[in-house]
Amino acid sequence: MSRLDLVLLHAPSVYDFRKESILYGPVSDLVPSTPVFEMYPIGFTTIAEYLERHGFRVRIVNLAVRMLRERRFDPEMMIRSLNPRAFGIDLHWMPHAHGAIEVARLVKKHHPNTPVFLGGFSSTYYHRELLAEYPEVDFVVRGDSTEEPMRQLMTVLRDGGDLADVDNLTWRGPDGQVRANPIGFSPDTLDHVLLDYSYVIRSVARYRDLASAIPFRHWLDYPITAALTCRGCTYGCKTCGGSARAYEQLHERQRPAYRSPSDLAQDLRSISRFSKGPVFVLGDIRQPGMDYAEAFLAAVRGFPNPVILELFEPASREFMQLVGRSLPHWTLEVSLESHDDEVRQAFGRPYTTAAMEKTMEYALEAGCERLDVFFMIGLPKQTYDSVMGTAEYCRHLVHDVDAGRNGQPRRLIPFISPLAPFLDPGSEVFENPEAHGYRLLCRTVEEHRRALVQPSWKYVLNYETVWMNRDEIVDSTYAAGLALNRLKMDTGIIPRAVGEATEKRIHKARRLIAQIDDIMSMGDAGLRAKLLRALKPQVDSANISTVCEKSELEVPLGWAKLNVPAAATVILRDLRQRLARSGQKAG
Ligand code: B12
Ligand code: SF4
Repeated sequence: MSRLDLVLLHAPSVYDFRKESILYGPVSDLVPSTPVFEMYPIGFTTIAEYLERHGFRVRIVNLAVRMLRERRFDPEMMIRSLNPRAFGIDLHWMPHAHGAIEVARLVKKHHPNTPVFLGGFSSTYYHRELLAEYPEVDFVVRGDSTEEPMRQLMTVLRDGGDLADVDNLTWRGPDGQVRANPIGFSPDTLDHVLLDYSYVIRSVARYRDLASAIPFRHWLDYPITAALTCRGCTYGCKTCGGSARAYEQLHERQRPAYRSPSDLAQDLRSISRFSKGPVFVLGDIRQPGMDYAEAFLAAVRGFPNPVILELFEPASREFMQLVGRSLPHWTLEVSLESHDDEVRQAFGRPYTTAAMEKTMEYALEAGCERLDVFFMIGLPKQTYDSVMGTAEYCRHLVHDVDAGRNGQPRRLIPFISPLAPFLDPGSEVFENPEAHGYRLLCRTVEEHRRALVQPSWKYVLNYETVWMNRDEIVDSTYAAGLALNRLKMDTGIIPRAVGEATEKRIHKARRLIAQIDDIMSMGDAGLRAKLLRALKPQVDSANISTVCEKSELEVPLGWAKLNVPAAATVILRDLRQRLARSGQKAG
């Protein structure tokens, strides 16, 4: 096999998570990942596919998922055994500030002459600091679209050329000074990428390594995939590092780049060839306009897999009916954030509770199979009592808005979780915390890296607000979690046994938070470390799915979730193409 050009590594949030005793809390309860944040960015697959299309050989290695799934897996050995022309590591989400840097260090330890690049949202925000402070990082490839800059960089590394000509690149000049090339590549559309995961399937066969390509721990049991409508956002939620303003400042993007509706529908159909799992269509399909939404729904009409759609603002009855006519199986996700209009508006979402309630009624009437409603803790103007008011409001949602129509099982499911672990760099609140009633506790990469290894999520949080300090954010999270869990048990949304197990976990987590606080108040650092280590088994058992079971987020699936014969066809096609290519070379 010819030499690999690039290995893309995904690190766990905290590199030593298997050794450290950290009560992560409900930081990842509402995403498919565990608190290790083992999911790699969807961009790994588009970068890999784009580079392969241009003649480079690329492999994805999800170190985080392997460390989670295999107790004996040694990431350092794995890194040592790889010998590509370059390594890429995502520092996309800030919670990877510890793991990504540690993995970069290990790569440099074993491959001192091999270039290491970082990329993703957080790397883009901190590009100068990363190059100035961390010698293990050679390059940052900035922006929300790095496929083409990566091709340019890989070409310079392979064939020679001037690094100053590579779009979006931050690098160290021969004088050691940090140089940031302009963001020359920021396309207006998503026509240049392929978003159908066929690269992943091919690579599994090529490297005979399914374990390293899996996006998150239980993906084989629940093969959810994502389809991307856009890069960018037109909204301005105050704490979001992916808002219109953040995109402009970080990526110099003036407006979102949209996937064409027909390509988006094709992405879904390609996914359904190998997976019967749900497809999450990321981004409100009405964001580019109603014409786009209508064209997409027409192109995807009758799609057999469950489809998850999200709404960023209320919708009309006609729109929900149109969705109902187009998709046989669909789930809707809406973010109400708070029951209180004043809190939601301070957060930057301008709609009212009443308008969103109407939308929910339309969605249920139009036949959505599930309606997930999300609330958040840690918002501007939100007090402890306001959080408990939200939990109370969920009773009304479940009992009145979704009254279990005509004897059907309940479909509306409320969720609540804290804004954690971090406020996003680049968000309005991060940039100007005091003006929004926030106190920021970490600003630099190094401060975040250190925060991540604190013993409980209370100490990891990088903010508090004038309305709630960190203790109140933690207390209200557990209290609201208990209230919602009870509501779900009492109304049959979750089985009693599941609810009772969650309740036990919440009580346990609360006790552990108090124990950790006691230990942290001790003066003797050695004793503190010893006592924290002794807590590890209990901490580990309280770490997964704190305020709700992860399975509560899952759309029920039958047993045949992956279409193995179809995946095999993709693999065989790839094999044939490679054999043909090597035949041509030999000839
Ligand atoms: C879709 C999405 C998700 C999906 C992720 C799907 C996936 N696997 O990528 C889900 C819902 C699972 C998710 C989860 C989380 N998310 Co999110 N998410 C988004 C969202 C809405 C869109 C992202 C997007 O458009 N991606 C597409 C493009 C831009 O990225 P990409 O294709 O993956 O990667 C390209 C570039 O970023 C770059 N790149 C990325 N990695 C690398 C690596 C290298 C080496 C290089 C060179 C380049 C590179 O090149 C890629 C190709 O061009 C944004 C908000 C927004 N409007 O942007 C938030 C956002 C990215 N998420 C965010 C956060 C905080 C999270 C969570 C940590 C939340 C939590 N506490 O649970 C988790 C982390 C999950 C994990 N890793 O396990 C923040 C990040 C802020 C920050 N700097 O830390 C954002 C900005 C806003 C927000 N608060 O939600 N998220
Ligand atoms: S949270 Fe708001 S600003 Fe951020 S991606 Fe979602 S809609 Fe856009």
